[in-house]
Amino acid sequence: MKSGFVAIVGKTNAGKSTLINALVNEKISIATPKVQTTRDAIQGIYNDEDSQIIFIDTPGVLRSRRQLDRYMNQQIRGALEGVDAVILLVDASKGFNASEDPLIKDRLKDVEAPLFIVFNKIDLTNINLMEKLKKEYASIFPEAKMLEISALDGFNLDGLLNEVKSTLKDGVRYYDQNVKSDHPLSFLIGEIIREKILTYTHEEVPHSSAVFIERMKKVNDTLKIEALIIVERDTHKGILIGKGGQMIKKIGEEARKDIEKIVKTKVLLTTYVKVAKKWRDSEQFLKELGYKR
Ligand SMILES: Nc1nc2c(ncn2[C@@H]2O[C@H](COP(=O)(O)OP(=O)(O)OP(=O)(O)O)[C@@H](O)[C@H]2O)c(=O)[nH]1
Ligand SMILES: [Mg+2]
Repeated sequence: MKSGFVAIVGKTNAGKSTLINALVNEKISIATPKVQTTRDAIQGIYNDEDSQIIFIDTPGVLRSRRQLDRYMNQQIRGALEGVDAVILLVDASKGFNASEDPLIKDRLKDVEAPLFIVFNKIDLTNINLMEKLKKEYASIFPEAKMLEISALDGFNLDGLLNEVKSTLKDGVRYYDQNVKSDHPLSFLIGEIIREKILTYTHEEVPHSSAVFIERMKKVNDTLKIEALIIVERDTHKGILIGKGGQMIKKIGEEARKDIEKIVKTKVLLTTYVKVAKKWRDSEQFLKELGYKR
């Protein structure tokens, strides 16, 4: 029995959350085309007959400005502590200057666990770019194992799993076989609502939004959910609600459909939108929202 913890780190939009969902074979972390989608370290648990691998999805690395950014950077640092292997996920469709990457400069150099440089989105790249990227990474991390995948197409995920498994030591199952994530259902539900906000709104609105599940109750065959959405400005609230409430209705409907698929029961979702000025800069508020350490 092999088991261990594997952190997935990389720039925002590299496809980390898409990858963890594909590996675990269930949606446990939201993925969108927008940058800075993930805010928390989220464990996704892979099981087969003779192994258990706990993958840790992390926020895309960023330079710290706000308190929320600091929280996200702490989540990355925490995820790298004591892991058995690290996957640095690289968007292989993009040229990229390694010397500007804070993850490479400050974070990965102290990690002793085996490192995998995994080039994702190879469905979008070309041979020249791949060769260049590989050379660049090989010169920085000569010990690292390099692999090419497409998280979206599912290409070479078995190859990645086998490579990761071969570095793990004998161990125990940390989680029951039927558990897929370390986060509760209410967290995932809040994230799905945030995913719809990220999908349908633009510019600062998605990033100024946070979702708080205030109540969840099963009444007969219906799961009743009350969600509070916090934004930073009155103008953001206006955009989120939209003309005649059209936008919030769309977000609620799309979220409800996804949540129903997960909980396999009817869902009644009620949303409220409130303004909390500069919540991303407020330590107190971040704690209340669950962004705390
Ligand atoms: N073409 C292609 N797109 C991909 C692939 N993997 C992920 N994507 C897309 O890339 C975008 C970003 O994916 P995410 O999984 O949210 O990226 P992330 O690294 O988790 O981003 P953050 O949470 O912001 O750090 C989404 O639109 C995905 O559908 C891939 O292999 N091929
Ligand atoms: Mg993510």
